[in-house]
Amino acid sequence: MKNVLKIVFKLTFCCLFPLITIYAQVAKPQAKPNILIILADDMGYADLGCMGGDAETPHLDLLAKKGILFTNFYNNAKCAPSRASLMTGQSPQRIGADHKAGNVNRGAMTIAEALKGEYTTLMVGKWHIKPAPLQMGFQRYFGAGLSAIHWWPTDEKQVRDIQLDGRTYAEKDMTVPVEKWYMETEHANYAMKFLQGEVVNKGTTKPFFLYYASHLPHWPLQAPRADVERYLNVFKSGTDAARKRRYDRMVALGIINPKICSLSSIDEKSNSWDSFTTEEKEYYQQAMAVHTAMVYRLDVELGRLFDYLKKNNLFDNTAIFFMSDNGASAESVPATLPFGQQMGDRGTEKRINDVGAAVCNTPLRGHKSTLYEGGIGTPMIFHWPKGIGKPGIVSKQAGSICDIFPTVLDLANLHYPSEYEGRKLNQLDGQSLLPQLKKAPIVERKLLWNYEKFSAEIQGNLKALRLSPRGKDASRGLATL
Ligand SMILES: [Ca+2]
Repeated sequence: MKNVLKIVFKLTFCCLFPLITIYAQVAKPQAKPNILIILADDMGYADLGCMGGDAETPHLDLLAKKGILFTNFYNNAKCAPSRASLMTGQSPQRIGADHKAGNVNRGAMTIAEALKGEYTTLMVGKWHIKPAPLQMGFQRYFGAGLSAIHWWPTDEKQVRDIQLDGRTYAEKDMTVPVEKWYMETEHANYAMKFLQGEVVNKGTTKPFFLYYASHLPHWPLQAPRADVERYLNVFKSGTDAARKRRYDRMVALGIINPKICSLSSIDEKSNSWDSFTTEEKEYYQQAMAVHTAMVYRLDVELGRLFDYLKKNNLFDNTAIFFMSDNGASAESVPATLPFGQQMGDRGTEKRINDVGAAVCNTPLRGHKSTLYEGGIGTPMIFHWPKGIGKPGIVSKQAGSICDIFPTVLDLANLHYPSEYEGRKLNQLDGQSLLPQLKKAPIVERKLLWNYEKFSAEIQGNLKALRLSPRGKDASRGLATL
């Protein structure tokens, strides 16, 4: 077909039709559940322990084990479009949100605005849409709106991007000294500070909504040395071996069926492990160790938050959603070791490149910024002790990041209004997943995307992908179909 490559292929990693039926029993909770949405940034499909990854993620694994692990869940391939849809339940195109930081107040309301009044609304982390969180329904906010920050920034512009309740965050606001300061630790500390101040100390019966938008494991690769050292030996055998290892684990965990899902070949532009120089091998060994340490650190900090919720009797009636905003990133820098520094330290700016992204997204093709499965596929964990009677389900139900908003409305027993504060609201593009958390069978979905030169559609067990010859070339490092 002239100028258009249109490919229809069977989804190889798992079938969207009902391989199993969900029989999660949903008990009637006594009160509206608290809502906790956790968003990872650039996390690969196979990065979590419960998805076959190398990072130790016991807290998130336990959520999956005691909740529902959706393995056919989709985001919008990049930070801002995913966050816009997560917050509004609409496609980025419908509300005019672009891939940089589009406005979400055109014909839309955020989850925080929908819950405000009935819920205490709190946020920590990366916002990456406009207007600011405090203008879009949140009562408290800590975080960097745009930049991915881990160690205390060496760039003054990034320092100014860190906000606390509408003003610039300063050294006096730090919960740990600057030399030990790490953003994810501060995210967790501020999440707990907000909960302590707005919920626990007030003794309120009002439920809370906390949006926890991590920067991990987005580049630059920066993590505490002790965390990195846990994983340096893991990647000694190389990235090809790591992909095979993760694939085998996913088969053993029942996440993929080897009869319908083979390990896709690595991008032609990427080299096999054997073809790398000694320095490149050392680079990727270290880069993957830091990336894995960042996934581990995310789990550690979330574990502290979960412990806090348990200690304050808030955990069992908290509905938790966990997912990533896009697949692992192939945005590249030269594979050279940082001169005079150790990879992962403050000020270093390294990335896993397309070689590491192929490991993180095992067994899927593609990566962040593409509409291949590796760009838009994410595990989605739903956990709600008071609401789910039968834990440990791996669901093949297809779902979209647009579904979170209507699902939250259902959980809070709220209706979507036709207008809000003078804004006439568009229809929602997502649909509530609540029936699938109960006894409802898997339903066939039609999901649509458009991102830069890509368009994609999923219907049932078919996917169509179109690559437009126009527009910005976002296909660097792509696997070919
Ligand atoms: Ca991202």
